[in-house]
Amino acid sequence: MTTSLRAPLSDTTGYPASFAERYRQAGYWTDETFQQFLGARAAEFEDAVAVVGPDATGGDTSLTYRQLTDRAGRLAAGLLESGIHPGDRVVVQLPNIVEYVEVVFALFRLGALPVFALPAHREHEVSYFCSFTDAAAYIVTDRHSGFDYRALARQVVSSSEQPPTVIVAGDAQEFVALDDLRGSMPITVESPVDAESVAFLQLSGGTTGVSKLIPRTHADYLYSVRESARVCGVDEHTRMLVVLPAAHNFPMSSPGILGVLHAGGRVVLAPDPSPDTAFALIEREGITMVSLVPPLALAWLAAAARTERDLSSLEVIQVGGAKFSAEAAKRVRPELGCTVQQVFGMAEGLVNYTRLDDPESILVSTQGRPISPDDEVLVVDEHDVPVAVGTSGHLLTRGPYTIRGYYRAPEHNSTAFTEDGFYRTGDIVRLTDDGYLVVEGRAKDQINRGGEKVAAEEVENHLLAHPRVADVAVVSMPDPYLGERTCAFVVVLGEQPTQGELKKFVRGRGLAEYKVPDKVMFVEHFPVTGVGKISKSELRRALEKTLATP
Ligand code: AMP
Ligand code: DBH
Repeated sequence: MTTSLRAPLSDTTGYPASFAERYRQAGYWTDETFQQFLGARAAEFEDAVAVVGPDATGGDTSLTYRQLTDRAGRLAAGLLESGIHPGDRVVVQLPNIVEYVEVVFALFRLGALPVFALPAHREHEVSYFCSFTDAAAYIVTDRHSGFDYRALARQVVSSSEQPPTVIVAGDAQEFVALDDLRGSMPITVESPVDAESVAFLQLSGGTTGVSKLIPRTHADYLYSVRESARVCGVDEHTRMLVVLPAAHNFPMSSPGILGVLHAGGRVVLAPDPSPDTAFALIEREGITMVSLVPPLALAWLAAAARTERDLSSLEVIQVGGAKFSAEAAKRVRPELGCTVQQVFGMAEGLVNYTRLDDPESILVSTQGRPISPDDEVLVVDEHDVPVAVGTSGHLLTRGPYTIRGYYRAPEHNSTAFTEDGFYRTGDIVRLTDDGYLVVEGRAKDQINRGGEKVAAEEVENHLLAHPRVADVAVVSMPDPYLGERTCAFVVVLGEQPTQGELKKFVRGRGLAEYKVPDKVMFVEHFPVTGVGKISKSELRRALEKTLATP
């Protein structure tokens, strides 16, 4: 076999041997890998439909377990032939099309590691993912939602020292066409991967300058997928509609696409998340389950009142990514006719669910409880001392599917994790007497825009690059629809630019649109705390006052 030009992934996963042994002994970590996953399901579920959805050419495709496995195997052979090797990282940026599922499983089969970008990411983010992971390839679709990903690929290539091979689903122009890569024979796997090695890199919303990459292993992730599927009652009758971006950790694994394929159910990909599109698919496909972020859940509630579509097949609507209010949660059963399941998860690991048979009071007013008996959850004060049950504090966690460190980020890891390996989630929570978590707020410097996470510091750094910005502080402002939006407080240098100019400037730096500040406020100086730091809480209060005055 030819060897890769790219260095292997340098990081270890950081689980101490004693913990790894415990997780194996308990049966959480098994030998199963994502390399074998789909083949094993094809042997079991054969001609059952695995995936239905749009494809890159705009058609509608439906693939059985056998067909999907065959296509992924043939694509893996083609990817190998085109120079992508086991161990290589490949940045995948695809919308909800069937090729997404095919590509991910082809990479797994080959032993290459997907790096999951979101369709909303732009040059700044994608170039960083490619260079930071030394990616051998970058896989996109031609166009989606009015955006040309080939133009983005050109920018990424021209700014890279070691440009990745660009592979395009659909019209490839000068790049490699995905359709030309499928060989006539599936790959023969020569080097099986180790279940406790890194399977892929997932993204975190981030709190500092750049998004952190999250190394997840086959064993830890598959455990969370299996348990999630069990907790959520997923089986071969499940028909899951995927409306959130498929590569996001929630629709991927909680229980998501992987949980449904694990159990032999059917994944239906929605081309867009609008209630009109989704409701038509629910009726046509007999959808039983869907995962949403709070703003979408609210849009669905509003649309359900006037739809003529038959939504009676729906059994569960999962809501997560940001806090879903109890008031909204209460409306789900009467207005959508199904159970609401709150999901509080993170790409770093820990996932909490309300259980389907929980009493209404728990379903609507908590964010669930962990899936594993070995999920260690601590609620602590400023000094890492545990607080009494019922009191709010910082959530720390450690367990069989929570990472021990971000990819190549030693400095950040020394503060993001405790010495004992607990992940500092940055969330303020309280535990109920029954062991459920209620999310009360956030300590991390991040804005949660309806589930899309924006690191204040990242946006601040981009604004600071503007010649007339002397200083800047990005904070959240309350929003009835998204929960929060971003507001940038700016101290100017010389002549004041307009709001629009600053937004355009940030956009022009190749940042995902959801990170462009929603509002810009010009101030003379910032309020400071006792030690002289910018007081973001005071800025938020000032903002609330401004917004309250008409
Ligand atoms: P990330 O680390 O980027 O995967 O984002 C995970 C974060 O999203 C969590 O740490 C929370 O801040 C937030 N989050 C996810 N689900 C919920 C939820 N159900 N309620 C409140 N916050 C949530
Ligand atoms: O917000 C998230 O990252 C998230 C939410 C729900 C997540 O990663 C998950 C479930 O697995």
